[in-house]
Amino acid sequence: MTNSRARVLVVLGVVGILTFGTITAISFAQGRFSSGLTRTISSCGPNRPQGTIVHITLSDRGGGMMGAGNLIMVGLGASPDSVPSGLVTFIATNVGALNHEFLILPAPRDGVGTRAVGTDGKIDESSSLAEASASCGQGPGQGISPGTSSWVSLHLAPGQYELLCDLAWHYANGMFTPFSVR
Ligand SMILES: [Cu+2]
Repeated sequence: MTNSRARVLVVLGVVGILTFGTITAISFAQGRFSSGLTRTISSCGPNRPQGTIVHITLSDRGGGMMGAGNLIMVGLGASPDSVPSGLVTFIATNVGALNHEFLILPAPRDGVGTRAVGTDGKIDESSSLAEASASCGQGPGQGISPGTSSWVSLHLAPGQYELLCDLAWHYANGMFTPFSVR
C-alpha cells in the first residue's frame, strides 16, 4: 500500500467514525434509542391542592382483550394510605398504558376486593363518595388517559374506605386498595 493511499483510507475511516457518531448522537437526542417503556407524565394537577394530599398511582401491564376470563395486570396504590379526618385531595396519576379512573367508597363489610362484579365487569358504584376520571381535570370525566392526572377533594370522616378503578374488569383483576381515615 502506498503512503498516499493509506492516508486516504485513514481519512475515510475518520470521516466514517465522525458520521456514525453524529447520527448516533442525533438519534439519542431524538429519543430513537429510548426503551419505549418510559412514559411522559404530564404535570397537570390542582392549582391549589387543599387539605391532605394523597397521591394515587394507577398502573397496568395490560393490553389486549378484556373479559371475564382474561387476566390483565392492573394496580392502584395510595401514598399515604392513611390520613387524619378532614379535607383530602386525591391526585390520581395514570402511569400505565390503559385508561383508568379513581373512585372512593366506604369499605365493604367483608373487606376490600370483595364487591360483586357484574357481567359488564363493573361493581355497584352507587355508594361512591367521589370520582376522579378526567384527563388533566377535576372530578368525573371520560377516563384518565395514560400519562395524565385527575383530582378530587372531599371531606372524609374516620373509617375504612376502598379506593378503586371501575373500568370494566379492572376491579376484578385487583385494581383496588384499602384506605383508612383516623
Ligand atoms: Cu383501571
